Amino acid sequence: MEVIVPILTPFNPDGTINREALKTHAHNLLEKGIDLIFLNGTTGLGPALSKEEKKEALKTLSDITDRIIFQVGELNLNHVLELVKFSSDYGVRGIASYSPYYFPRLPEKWLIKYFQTIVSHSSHPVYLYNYPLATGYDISAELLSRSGLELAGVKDTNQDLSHSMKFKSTFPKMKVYNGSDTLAFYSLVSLDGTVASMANCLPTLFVEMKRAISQGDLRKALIHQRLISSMVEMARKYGQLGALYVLTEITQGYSVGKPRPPIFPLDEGEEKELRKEVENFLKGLGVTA
Ligand code: ELE
Repeated sequence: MEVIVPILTPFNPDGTINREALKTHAHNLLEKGIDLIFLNGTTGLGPALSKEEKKEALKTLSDITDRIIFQVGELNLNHVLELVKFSSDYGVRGIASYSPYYFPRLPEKWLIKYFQTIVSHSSHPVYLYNYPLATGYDISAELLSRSGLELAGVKDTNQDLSHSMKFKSTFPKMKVYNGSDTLAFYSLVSLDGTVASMANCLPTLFVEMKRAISQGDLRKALIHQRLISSMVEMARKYGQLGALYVLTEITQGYSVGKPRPPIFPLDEGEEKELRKEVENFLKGLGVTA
């Protein structure tokens, strides 16, 4: 049962990656009990990072840990293979990729060929990052079983937990995670774990929820899930990906810089409003985030 964080990418005002802030944040999350870091995911603004920035992020984190799943997805397969090759020099736990996106009506065989090419070039275990809402394609358990692909695992970002569980029943040996914060409790109970964006700002809540489940205290674990879901609702009012930078600074006590447009930082008034809302929320609960 694992709690994996799709780590946010701290940016400097000039839009470059703030490497020290990334290291500080990653170190803090691992110290607080997060099991693995999913690098260059959606929360990390992976699709908006160049391949060189993806490499820079891996070099940065590799200074402090190998508990990394390195996301390599790009819309240029040559760049993907360059990232796959680059990762072979690092002791990561695996690499992952979302499917090709934006282009409509791609034949299923092209999607399979994309992943087959990655698997055939990778020296690390390969994970599928399935996110139909974001990519427009559902690499489902059925498709995967038709493809003959041998994958180490799947991160299925899907509000339909049964869709994720179908991977588990079809491929019992494969690691299966769900990537939705609002389903984290159920992912920890019924899958191999959760990949949760809100673990950036609420690592202790996720770790405590996992501990409560392992101790059989499901009532306590569900209370943690309700707190997490409340924070997701707050964040979504402002744009979750941007709000997460403010939430992390509030709860973790250090700056993680700003997001990079087109994921815009919150404006002054929004930040003030969110800070007030969250501080009241946390004060009312007396919990450590
Ligand atoms: C989820 C996203 C979206 C987490 C990543 C993740 O950021 O790479 O349920 O759409 O809000 O994919 O946070 O989750 P939803 O794995």
